[in-house]
Amino acid sequence: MNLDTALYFITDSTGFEKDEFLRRVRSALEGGVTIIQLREKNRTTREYVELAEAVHAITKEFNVPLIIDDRIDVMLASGAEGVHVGAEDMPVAVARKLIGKDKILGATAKTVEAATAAYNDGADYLGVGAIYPTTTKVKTVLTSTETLDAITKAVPIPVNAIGGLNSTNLGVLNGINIAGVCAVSAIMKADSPKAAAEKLKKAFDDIRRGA
Ligand code: TZP
Ligand code: MG
Repeated sequence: MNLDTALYFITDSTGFEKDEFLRRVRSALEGGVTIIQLREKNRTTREYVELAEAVHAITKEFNVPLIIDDRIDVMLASGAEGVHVGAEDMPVAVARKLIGKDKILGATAKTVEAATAAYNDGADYLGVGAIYPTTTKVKTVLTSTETLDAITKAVPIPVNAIGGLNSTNLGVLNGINIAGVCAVSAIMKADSPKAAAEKLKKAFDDIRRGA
């Protein structure tokens, strides 16, 4: 499976019934998201695995890789294609050792040093942010676009911007060699995740072309 992080949708099932959540995942896929991360903070392991299996059944229909936030065990149990680790999660080098070379490994980086270390330790792509303040529940601080730019120049792997991004505010990323944008709320909470994904994809294509 090719690693295309152009439109990276991170889910948040908070407040949604399971069926509605899965409908929204499918809708986002219909809108063209290229990779999905299942991010669950308040689930039992059993629930996390069951949800991962249900989401994976859908992502496979679209041939889109599923990444599991934080939990290597849930990734393995569900057959998902990869795992994403943050600064307080499994160290990147340990995660790589545990998952083997074929699974996708993503890491969060907020500095050039952290980005370089994550790359050297085996990360396949990086998420960098938050670019804007976010309403999604997360422990994060803002990362400047200067740092984002420096990170894209420091590592040869895909670098994605994250945090408060939507189809109307990507202009600050113009001229920065990011591989894609990550979004939670802009897609998850939209009336139509499909339409939101399409708009975000178009907005990213525009900045990628330097429009
Ligand atoms: N890491 C940095 S910001 C963020 C994460 C997981 C949340 C982004 O959510 P949103 O809703 O796209 O701002
Ligand atoms: Mg994490």
